[in-house]
Amino acid sequence: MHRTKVRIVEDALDANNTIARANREDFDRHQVAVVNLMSAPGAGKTSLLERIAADPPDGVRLGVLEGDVQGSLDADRLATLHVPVTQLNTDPGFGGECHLDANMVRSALPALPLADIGLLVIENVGNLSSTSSASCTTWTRCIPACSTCS
Ligand SMILES: Nc1nc2c(ncn2[C@@H]2O[C@H](COP(=O)(O)OP(=O)(O)OP(=O)(O)O)[C@@H](O)[C@H]2O)c(=O)[nH]1
Ligand SMILES: [Mg+2]
Repeated sequence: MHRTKVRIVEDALDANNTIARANREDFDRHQVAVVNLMSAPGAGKTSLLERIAADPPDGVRLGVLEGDVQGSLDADRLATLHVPVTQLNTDPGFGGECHLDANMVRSALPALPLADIGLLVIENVGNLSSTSSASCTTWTRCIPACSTCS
């Protein structure tokens, strides 16, 4: 049997990681902690954020970057709780991707009031397989258990 060894010399997500590091530097400069909240659709990401926003821990200035393919239903839910929330849709401009990558997050940075935020939660698009493989490498990840599936 013929065998060929292929050496992987470059990370396929290298470009994304470079942008992710730039994002991280911007968040660090503003002293913003960032959590990448990801799960299957309907697992309770927005519900969890609603609970935190309604009764935030002392001193926590919550902000949300809300990822969806289309629409702003989740962002609208959180806006009623007076949380600074920025909508990021992947349909226009990003080909309807089912996860957020570093470049998409970078595009939303100008709209984020980072000076007013201490904890930024990025609600990733509801899709666990793609969100977990993609590239949000410099963020803390949080995967809520899917209570609705059990
Ligand atoms: N039983 C039960 N239902 C829940 C819980 N958390 C959320 N739900 C319900 O599950 C549904 C989806 O919740 P969301 O918070 O919108 O879920 P999501 O993960 O933000 O969904 P996408 O943004 O569409 O991916 C809603 O009808 C919630 O009321 C929970 O802990 N227990
Ligand atoms: Mg949601």
